[in-house]
Amino acid sequence: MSEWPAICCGVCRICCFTVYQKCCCIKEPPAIPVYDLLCLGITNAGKTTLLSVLTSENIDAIVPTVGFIIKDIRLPNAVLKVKELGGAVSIRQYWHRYFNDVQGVIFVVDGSCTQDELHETTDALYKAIQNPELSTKPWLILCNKQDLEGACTEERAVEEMNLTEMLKEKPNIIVKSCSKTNPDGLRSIIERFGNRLNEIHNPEMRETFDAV
Ligand SMILES: Nc1nc2c(ncn2[C@@H]2O[C@H](COP(=O)(O)OP(=O)(O)OP(=O)(O)O)[C@@H](O)[C@H]2O)c(=O)[nH]1
Ligand SMILES: [Mg+2]
Repeated sequence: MSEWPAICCGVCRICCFTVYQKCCCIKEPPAIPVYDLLCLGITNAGKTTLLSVLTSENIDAIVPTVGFIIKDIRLPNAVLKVKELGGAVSIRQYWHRYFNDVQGVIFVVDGSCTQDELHETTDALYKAIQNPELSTKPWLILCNKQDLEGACTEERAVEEMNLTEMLKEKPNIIVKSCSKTNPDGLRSIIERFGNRLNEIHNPEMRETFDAV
């Protein structure tokens, strides 16, 4: 019986320490920010395919997008809610209706396209990037299909699409090469874009995540 006071005292001390830990030391993890993005590019560029790779979906039976589709890409420190707009000519004329309230744009270029298609791509890119709703937003331009022989590299895409000056003036535009056959490379590009979105839209996020 004589050990009861010691046991009670020990239990009390554990309870007090647990309450102290909960109140003072352990912070709730920060809420992960959600960004609304657009995914643009002419038909056959590979938009749905790349988004499906990023969401680990099957890419064997993808059909051209009619209207739009939305996919959520979960990253360690952000969720990207990506709205892909179909790239057919008949759909492109309505793209501008979706330009408001987005926080960034992923533009996909078919690295294996013909010269005519590259002109068409350049035209579609300029129309979107010069729109006041999108011109100041962060852009990620993906030069896709690098697995195909003779595919246009990101350097050549920059040159042929006359992007050199624009890239100097606008640090919010990033150009990267990718392919559906390199999911890890694609994911790391998207994660860096997620970090960029945090730096621009939620600068406090970086510190908070570092601290956790
Ligand atoms: N070799 C190769 N083929 C790809 C790659 N990415 C996409 N494709 C192929 O390109 C074709 C078109 O892909 P989609 O994802 O439907 O293209 P999209 O840009 O969504 O086209 P729309 O929805 O019509 O605007 C499909 O046959 C894909 O398999 C890639 O990295 N390498
Ligand atoms: Mg599509």
